[in-house]
Amino acid sequence: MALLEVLHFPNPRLRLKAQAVESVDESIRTLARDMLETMYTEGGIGLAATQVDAQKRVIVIDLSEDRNEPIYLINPEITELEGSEQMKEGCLSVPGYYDLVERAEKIRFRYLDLDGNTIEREADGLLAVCVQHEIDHLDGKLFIDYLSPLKQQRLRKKLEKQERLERHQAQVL
Ligand code: QAP
Ligand code: CO
Repeated sequence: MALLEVLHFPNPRLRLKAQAVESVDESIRTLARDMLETMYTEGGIGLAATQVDAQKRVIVIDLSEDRNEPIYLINPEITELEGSEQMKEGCLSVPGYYDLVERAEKIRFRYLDLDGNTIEREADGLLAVCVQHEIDHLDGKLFIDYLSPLKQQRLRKKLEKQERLERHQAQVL
């Protein structure tokens, strides 16, 4: 297993569109397991391959307290959307920032699991929001894209400053 580097906004690679997985083979399973380990280490509940600079349609999610109920989604597709709700979201690629986003309240979605089996299920609440947030990543979209331009600009400045500081710290150490 290996830890992967999580890209931070405004890295332009977060805007790349991920390609469909052709066959769920050992390289995809390795990527998914490394993503899960990375997500656990960084304290996330969801991570998309785009965030670790892999342009493949692979997502890992774990909403459990004990961090032992991973869900692996390959080539996920939302087939039905219902209602709308606002939830406070965050993102490992936008560290330290949380804000309200409006999304569908209930979804049906279809994906392949790590054995290549097609699974179809419904979700509401946190899982529904998380699946929508992570599929957005595979299409190069971030939750902050839904915020006002003013908030986006402030956030960009703050994170650029933070990255500069981190690069400087790394240099003096
Ligand atoms: C997406 O986000 C999500 O800023 C997953 O310092 C979030 O795992 C969907 C995280 C909320 C629905 C609701 C963020 C960890 C993790 C941070 C995450 C941070 C440390 C975010
Ligand atoms: Co995210």
